Amino acid sequence: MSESLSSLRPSAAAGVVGTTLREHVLNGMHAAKGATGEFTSLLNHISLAIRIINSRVRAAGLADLLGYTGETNVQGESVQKLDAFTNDVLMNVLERSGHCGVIASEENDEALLADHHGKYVVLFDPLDGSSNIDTNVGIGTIFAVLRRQEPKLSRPSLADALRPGREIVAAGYVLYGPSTIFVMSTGQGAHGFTLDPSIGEFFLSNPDIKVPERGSCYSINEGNFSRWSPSIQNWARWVKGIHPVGESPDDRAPFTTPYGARYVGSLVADAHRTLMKGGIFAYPADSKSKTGKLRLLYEANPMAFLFEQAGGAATDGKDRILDLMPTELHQRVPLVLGSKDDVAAYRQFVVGERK
Ligand code: AMP
Ligand code: P6P
Repeated sequence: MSESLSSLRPSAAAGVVGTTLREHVLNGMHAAKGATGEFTSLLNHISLAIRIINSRVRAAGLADLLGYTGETNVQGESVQKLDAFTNDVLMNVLERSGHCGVIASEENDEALLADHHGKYVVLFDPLDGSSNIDTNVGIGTIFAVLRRQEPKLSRPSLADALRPGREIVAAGYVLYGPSTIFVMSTGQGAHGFTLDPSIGEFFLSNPDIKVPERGSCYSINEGNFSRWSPSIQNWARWVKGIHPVGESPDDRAPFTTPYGARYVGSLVADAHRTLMKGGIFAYPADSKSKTGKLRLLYEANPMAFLFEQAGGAATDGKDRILDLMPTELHQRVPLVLGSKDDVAAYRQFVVGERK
């Protein structure tokens, strides 16, 4: 007769069931000397919000949640019904957690400053890529957690949020794709958890993710080519194996590069593929988006934190994203994510070391 799970040794039982997100977070708390449990509770609240969002994203097509609300957000973008819903869920759950002194969302003009001394700051993009919702393309949620400097002595303020990404204590994204995967880091590596929708539990599916040193995929919106700076245009030619302007292919041995092109147009989908497979994702500044399109605090910083935790790199083309000093809540930044070697090669074009 087969043994019941309860009679199996814990290690054997764990092998049968797998590690849940809750267990992973609890292990992190036990390893954090002096932890009070507030951070753990905050992460569990974030997990709850994500599971609520996931259930609604999956039903959006049937629950009249597609389409637009008719409003525009601080970014001047039309607000999708699902944008509004996911923003409301995250704001509500985080506020009720009692752990957040400051909560800021891409969807809200201003950061919410709590009337208590909450220890943490949470910055998020509730539903990135939402312009793709109606075409069923992968979309995602992105967040970063910072610890306020003097939570007991000072009132929450915007200054608590305008901190460099190197001060992040946790960051993650959720990709609502063929499956729902939650990639998260609290500074001890980047780990992927896949949702079992039948029981609403995340299970560790990608422990200790490592970005390959070099990849074979580049990801950029080539439709912007004419608006890029000459150095980015030179990189784009190189990555496609096209000789620099003015150099006739005749006087140069033909060269090929290992790169293939992939571009979804949804940051979480493009970033996740790059994290898992290596290569490079870039959204540079251009003549239209002079400081880039993506947001520093709740898109670039959390992604940069995760990529560095996975042994990859994240720059604005030249400088490390996590060292940038924010000045505004919704400021944009050029973003390059990927394998160390591929990001370094891109940088050589930006600084003029390669043409
Ligand atoms: P707390 O006292 O619960 O607010 O935690 C204090 C600090 O310890 C957090 O800001 C984290 O840097 C670390 N920490 C606490 N709990 C965890 C956890 N579950 N996983 C990883 N780090 C943690
Ligand atoms: P483009 C989606 O609208 C988004 O904010 C990111 O998710 C994505 O990486 C980027 O914009 C795509 O922008 O200009 O290539 O459509």
